[in-house]
Amino acid sequence: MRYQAREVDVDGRVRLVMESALTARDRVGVQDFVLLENYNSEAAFIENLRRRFRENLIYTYIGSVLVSVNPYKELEIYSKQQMERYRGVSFYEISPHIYALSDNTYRAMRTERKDQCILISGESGAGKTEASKKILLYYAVTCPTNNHMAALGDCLLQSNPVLESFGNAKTLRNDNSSRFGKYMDVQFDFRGAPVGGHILNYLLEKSRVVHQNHGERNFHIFYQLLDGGDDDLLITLELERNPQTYRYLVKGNCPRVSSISDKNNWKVVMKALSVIGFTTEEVQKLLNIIASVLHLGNTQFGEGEEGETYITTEAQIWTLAKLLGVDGSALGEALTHKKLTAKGEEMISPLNFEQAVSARDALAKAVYGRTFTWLVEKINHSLALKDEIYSSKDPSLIGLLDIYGFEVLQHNSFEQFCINYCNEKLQQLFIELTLRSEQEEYETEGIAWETVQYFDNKIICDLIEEKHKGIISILDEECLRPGETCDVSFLEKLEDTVGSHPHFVTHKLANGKTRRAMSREEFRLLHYAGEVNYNVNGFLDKNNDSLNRNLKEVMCQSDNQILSHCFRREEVIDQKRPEMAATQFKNSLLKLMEILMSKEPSYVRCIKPNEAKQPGKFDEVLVRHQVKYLGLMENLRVRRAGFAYRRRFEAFLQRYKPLCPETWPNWPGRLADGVSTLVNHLGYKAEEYKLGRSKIFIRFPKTLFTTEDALEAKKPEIALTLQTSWRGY
Ligand code: AOV
Ligand code: MG
Repeated sequence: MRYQAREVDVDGRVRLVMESALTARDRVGVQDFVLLENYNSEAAFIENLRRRFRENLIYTYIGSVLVSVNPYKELEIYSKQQMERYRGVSFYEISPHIYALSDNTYRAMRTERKDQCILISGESGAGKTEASKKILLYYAVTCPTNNHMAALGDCLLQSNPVLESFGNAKTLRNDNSSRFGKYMDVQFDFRGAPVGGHILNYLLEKSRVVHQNHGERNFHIFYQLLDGGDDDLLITLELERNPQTYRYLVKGNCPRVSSISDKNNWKVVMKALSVIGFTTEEVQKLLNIIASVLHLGNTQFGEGEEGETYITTEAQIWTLAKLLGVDGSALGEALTHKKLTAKGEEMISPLNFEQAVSARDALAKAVYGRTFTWLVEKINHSLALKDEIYSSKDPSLIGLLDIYGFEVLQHNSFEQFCINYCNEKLQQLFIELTLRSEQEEYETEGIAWETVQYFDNKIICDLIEEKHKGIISILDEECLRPGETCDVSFLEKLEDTVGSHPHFVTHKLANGKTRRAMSREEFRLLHYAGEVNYNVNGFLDKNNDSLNRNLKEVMCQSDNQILSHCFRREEVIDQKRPEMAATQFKNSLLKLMEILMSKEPSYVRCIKPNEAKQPGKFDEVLVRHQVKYLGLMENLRVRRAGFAYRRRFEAFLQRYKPLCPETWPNWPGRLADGVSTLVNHLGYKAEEYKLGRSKIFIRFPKTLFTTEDALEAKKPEIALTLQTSWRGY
């Protein structure tokens, strides 16, 4: 059948027309939503996305925000030639691209000398990580290089495969899903060459090490090692090639993923480690740890006649101890007993079967999680500004944020709670910086303005993070409360404290009003991006994230330097309770928000076109949902009603005064009058600009381009005048 295009009329009504009736221009839609005739119509918005998607035009602007739809296929738009096309070219002059955004951000950093950040958001599988890699590649290829640090670009790029190997995994939503959050600063010297980098990592989903949902995998590195490692290596690590041998790898029943070659990726990762500067010895120690986690998973327990627990896989313990670099009998003892201090005296008490299993899993998670943190530290070390010349001067920065996207699974737990909270915070930042501050600025500048309504998700952030009253505080309290606490008592406490909150529901509170059935172990949050039911099972344990003291004692004696670095003696001696996992996460996010607020932000909003990870498929319902919760329509309305460009009077006059004889070389009167004289001379029409109290607002970028061109043309003349006037002195 011939494709029938949809046309949306000014009232937002959709009708079908034959494709042949569309002009070439209609077929590709508009490249900036601001140009849509009926910008209030969601149908028109989505139709524009659909048309562009069909033509493989996955990028569209809303003013300076880049909207990107995941094509799920390789497009020929990321070549070096393409990069050259976008270099130094104004944002609106050529078709929208992630390179245009990268270039624009880079130039803003250079010319305005202000640190920048690029915030990439969207749900799981929408294309955030791919976007962040493209941005980094753009800088590595197009920026000037610093002779002292020629290899830095390589290091920056190679950090990606390493972190993905250890921090990404196949999930139902995404074959290469980021299971940690990442914020990366790229530092540039005064010539604009990248000279350093720094990564902050956020809460790795450690529970994946010991358990995976059906159809999902553990972290890539395990499969890469088993598939790619050569025979000798596997023999040294005492590993079998078949992933199904390992209990930590069989839970999801999905050892292979068709879109992924573990064997090739293994080579890529090994090469990347060496480029970043890992020594052969460090790599070997790292692999010992990865192998030890697999062996740990195969450590089994039995129950004796008197209820005592013993290890049934005796031989395994020795392999494990060898790989971890610790004493075998101490390890065996620590896996089956715990050490308590009561009234100043130490006591050893045996663990029951369940306790032993959970101590083993806790050890696996701690070993893996801490090794991941070590890996990030090690990468940071090699990305750090080395040359004293540069560290003494403040470098300019571009920060890149790529986190785990919003996710709703069949069974949502503590991890999804943290991930979705993180997305909630990011959305809040977007609202603060684009919707609220924009409108507030018009108000303070006294510009006539029709307020655009939008949903402010601050109310949900507060529900989660507020001191004493928020869900995280209540969770901490339950973890610390002496006596019998359990996940269900946490749920009851939640009902008592936040039960009346409009974004919180439980089985008891729902009173049959909710659409989806809820179990008695769940609470539901009405997130900005949709409803999610969280099962409280395991919340307390995961928040506690504790490791028995005697296991810590064994680990800090390891002769594997990575492990002895990760497990410190002080931790065993220090009795102070460290912060709980959720609070730690919350605090690290609050710090991140501060970092981001201090920079000039650019946004990439990623959209996932279908759940099947297929090219060419545009699921309208799914897309509409994302357009809605990302606030794209409100974003467009604010943008349309608003002004693309604004400058303080001084700055505007200073830059463009040579273009008008009355303002050149100096305007003696009030700044506002000077600006007014200048724009009159330039022939700005009344609808093109407005003067506020301290700033000029310009509606269309085009107006400014014309003015910039005029300035460019005038440059030789100005230079001459300047010379003459200097001579005159
Ligand atoms: P995410 O980072 O947003 O999800 P990814 O960036 O990992 O999503 O993208 C998921 C997959 O979509 C990739 O592995 C590619 O196959 C494909 N893809 C995304 N962007 C492009 C593109 N521009 N061109 C071609 N293919 C693309 V998550 O980390 O799960 O929140 O947690
Ligand atoms: Mg990702």
